Amino acid sequence: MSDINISTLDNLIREGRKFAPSTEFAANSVADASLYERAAADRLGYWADRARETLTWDTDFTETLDWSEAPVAKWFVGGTVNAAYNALDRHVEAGLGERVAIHFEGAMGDTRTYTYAELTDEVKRAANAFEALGVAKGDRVAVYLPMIPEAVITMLACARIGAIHSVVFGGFSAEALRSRIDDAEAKLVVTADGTWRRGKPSSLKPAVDEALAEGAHTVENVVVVKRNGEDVVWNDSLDRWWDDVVGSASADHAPVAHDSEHPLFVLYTSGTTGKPKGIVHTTGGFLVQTAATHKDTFDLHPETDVYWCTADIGWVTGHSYVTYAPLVNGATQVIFEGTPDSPHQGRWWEIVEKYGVTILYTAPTAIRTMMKWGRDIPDGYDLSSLRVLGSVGEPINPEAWMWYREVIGTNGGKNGERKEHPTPIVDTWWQTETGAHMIAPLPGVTATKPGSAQVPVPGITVDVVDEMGESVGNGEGGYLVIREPWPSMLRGIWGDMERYRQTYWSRFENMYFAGDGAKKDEDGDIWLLGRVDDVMNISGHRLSTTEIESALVSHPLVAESAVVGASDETTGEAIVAFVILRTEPGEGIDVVQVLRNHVAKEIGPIAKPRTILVVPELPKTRSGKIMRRLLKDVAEGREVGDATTLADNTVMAQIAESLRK
Ligand code: 6R9
Repeated sequence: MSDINISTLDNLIREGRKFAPSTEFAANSVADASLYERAAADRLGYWADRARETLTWDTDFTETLDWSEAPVAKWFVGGTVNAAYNALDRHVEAGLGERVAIHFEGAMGDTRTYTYAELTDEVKRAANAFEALGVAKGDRVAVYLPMIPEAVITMLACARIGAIHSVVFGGFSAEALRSRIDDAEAKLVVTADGTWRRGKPSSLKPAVDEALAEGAHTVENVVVVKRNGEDVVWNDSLDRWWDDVVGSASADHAPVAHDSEHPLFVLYTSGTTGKPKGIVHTTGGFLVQTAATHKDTFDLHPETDVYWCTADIGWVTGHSYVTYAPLVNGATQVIFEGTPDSPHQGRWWEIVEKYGVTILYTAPTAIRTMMKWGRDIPDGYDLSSLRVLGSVGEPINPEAWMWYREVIGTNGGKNGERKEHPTPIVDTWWQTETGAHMIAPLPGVTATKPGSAQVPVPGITVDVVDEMGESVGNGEGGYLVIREPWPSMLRGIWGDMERYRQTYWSRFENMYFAGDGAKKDEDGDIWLLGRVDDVMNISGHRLSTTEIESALVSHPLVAESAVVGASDETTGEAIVAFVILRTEPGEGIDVVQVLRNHVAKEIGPIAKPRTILVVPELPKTRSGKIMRRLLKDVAEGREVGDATTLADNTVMAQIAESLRK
């Protein structure tokens, strides 16, 4: 376990606090300990029950799980279901049409409210519009949008007609967008003129134009939402305004039921090689597990709760816990387009106060940023409506967990009032690949521990194993695995089933290899310790070292590069790149600036290295493997570890020398 940071592990072992739910919370919570018992007694029966309870099926399924073609699972076999109908129409039919589905808060302060009835109409219009543009069941639709209601509407419209959406995060570059469009062979792109970032217009459409400028592609139409009103270049043969095509479409659209295993979406995520993987999710199982966990983990009471997940739809959290689960559960949610510090650092808390948010789901990196800004900011708002706080995306350190609980979860008003019972914190471990929560406490049941996701959710079998695939004992660390198939598991990698097998199912026999290190404490609770592969986690966003290395070496100045994730107080990890130059840069050229911009262009601004160090050599083993461990020592300012297996043992000294200059 050389990649696991031992000091983190020691710290965690010393963390001994435990917080049981209040009697009042436990008494009113939707989930109780019987869920674990039901699931343990009959795992498949449990999931069959949850499937029938969370969704309205057009045709009931005949078999809960078919694992005969492992590692490709079929869940709820024979069942047919429509995702959009479950997220929308059925609530309207049940008389909940007037309930607010989305409170939208725009970056510049504009707002919109959609009731379930209104959102249903919009999705029907979009479905008609996309069909009129020739999109049919099974076609792929690339979505490159800011966090605006049209993003959710587009995804649900695709689901309604059985088209497969592929959302590309708006912070990714034209190049990254093009490679995803090509890989999925998208027929339609839905985008916007742009959005705002910290009060300034930030464009999206030009990246689509650039992505489609050269070479043959599969895109037939680009639908453009008018959002920030900036001028756009118009290509008559491809571009259509959203308002023209969706605005004029009929709001009558009958949903057709799709097979439970019909693909719902593809979402690209970084792996250990340069090429992102198109993770494929299907309909029935994905909806069942996201909806069930959304209800249990957050103790959702849809009649009264106001839920806010701060994730962008460009990531899986925005898919599972913004677009799908909350709407399938008939919840009221907040969607926010902007950034937490614009126009001021209290913006989030202002939103919580304004809408009376009761459940907040965010990432440790955001919590740590707020910690840095100081508690005076949240203390100035009334956050008493909050009753469950969630965390996702990366390990949450006990300090951030405690701050979340003490400062946010105990706020009882803007005049310093404190709650008697702080709100429970739920740390949720899962991945793009798992589709839904896998390890998380139940807020009304679990006595929570600061920094631990703790227990598998009911019906999920997680384990920590050693190199040989044997379960480790309590108090020991190893690799996180999942022992049994689960409803919302990925069904493969788009166009590359062999890579699916290789990546997840070849490390240990009959177990899913998650790529994370973990430890079981003395109670058997699970603590996540970060990735054990070449995937970095920057502010909760996955990026691969190889992907950034390829971007760097694609620049004419760079001969070779090695990238490591160095621990960073705010972002969890930060990207540090070591580069060997091919030639001396010309007079007045700022290599670091040039290369940072180049990476932003190749992948996106989120992939810009924090630090670029120009070095004469890279440390390699005799078989030519870069020893990232040693570079990580340098990047984190530590004494360099054991370098005896290097092919050339003077390399580290050369690097140290060059950095002194
Ligand atoms: C949902 C999401 C997945 C990777 C995962 C792990 C890290 C996510 C975590 C966590 C510790 C948590 N991760 N949640 N680590 N505690 N609660 O983030 O998906 O973008 O695919 O990232 O994120 O390393 O393997 P994704």
